[in-house]
Amino acid sequence: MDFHLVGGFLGSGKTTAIIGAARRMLAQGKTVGIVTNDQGRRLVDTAFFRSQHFPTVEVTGGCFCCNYDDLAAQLRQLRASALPDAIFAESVGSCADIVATVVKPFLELNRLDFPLTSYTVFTDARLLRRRLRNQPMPFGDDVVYIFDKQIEEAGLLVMNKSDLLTASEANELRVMAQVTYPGKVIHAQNSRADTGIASWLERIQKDRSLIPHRAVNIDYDRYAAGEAELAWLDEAITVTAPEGRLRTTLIALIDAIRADLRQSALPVGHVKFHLAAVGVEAKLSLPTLLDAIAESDIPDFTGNTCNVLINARVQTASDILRDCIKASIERAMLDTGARFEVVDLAHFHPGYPHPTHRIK
Ligand SMILES: Nc1nc2c(ncn2[C@@H]2O[C@H](COP(=O)(O)OP(=O)(O)O)[C@@H](O)[C@H]2O)c(=O)[nH]1
Ligand SMILES: [Mg+2]
Repeated sequence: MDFHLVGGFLGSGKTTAIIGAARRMLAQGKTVGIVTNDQGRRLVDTAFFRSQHFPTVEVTGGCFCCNYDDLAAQLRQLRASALPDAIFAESVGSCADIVATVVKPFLELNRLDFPLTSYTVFTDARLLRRRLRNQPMPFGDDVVYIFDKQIEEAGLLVMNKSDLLTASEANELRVMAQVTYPGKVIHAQNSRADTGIASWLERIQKDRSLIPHRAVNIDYDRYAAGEAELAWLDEAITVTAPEGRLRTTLIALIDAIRADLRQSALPVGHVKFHLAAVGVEAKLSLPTLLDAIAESDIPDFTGNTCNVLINARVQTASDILRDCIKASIERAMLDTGARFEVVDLAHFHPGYPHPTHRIK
């Protein structure tokens, strides 16, 4: 069985690449299992992978590094129950130091009877371009420290969303990245395209030399400060729209959250939505740069009730984030004549990371 570990910053495209690879392998007659991971407990990504019928387990309430034994237990359970040909494990986007705390323990502690096949770090090509051109980043310095450390420890770095750069920007970025990170294998990719996924999959299935073995030097106080500056909000609501107006209401809801976050100028890791109505499920995402969601990505919904799960990771105080999202929801409901009910709400800041193992 292959075991692929996928890391990289919030919204960099990990889930998109994993679902693309999983669908591709499924079409080849393979079985694929998935492990999701987050600081919170109600994960859009888990709901999404399960809606696509992939066996999915999760490590919640902290990163893989700090929950290594749970990760190992979930992997064993997934392997025993699904008998997969491959497992993809997606680490939480604010996690760094994965080589020392996950990769090396897997390689050296020999606690599982299957080896690690690959470790890929994803980065949003537009954010990396800003960083390498010394342009202002949309986060504070300690959060950018996490972004930097993730890239520094990569063996295989995917500059994802390369389709959002012009050809000359993409070329310039490739040159800058190779100069800044000598020795890394750097791969420009569009994870929404089959060709992008096919070449990534081929690479990670064949080339184990890309697994990094060198831990980075990392200042845990800065890393912890970066994590603590990010607010986490997980909110489940039920929306009931006037007859025939469910889709319009959901579009208004997402638009209101996007507009309010833009206006607040708060740095956004990402805001993700899982929408589940009768017979239809969809995952939608507002990434760091708050690109608009294409309305064509929002399916037609029948009925007038939808369960909406929101995962928001934003650099601010968590009660400010809660109030901001609450105000957006209320306005969208008022504008569309819909009603909503809060089913579950959690908002917090991740605690200090204490990895289970750390092998230098
Ligand atoms: N244009 C473009 N968008 C992408 C690409 N990969 C991911 N996205 C979008 O980026 C957003 C965040 O992706 P997701 O996979 O959820 O990121 P994650 O948080 O790293 O798992 C989603 O809206 C995706 O559709 C890509 O290669 N090109
Ligand atoms: Mg994800």
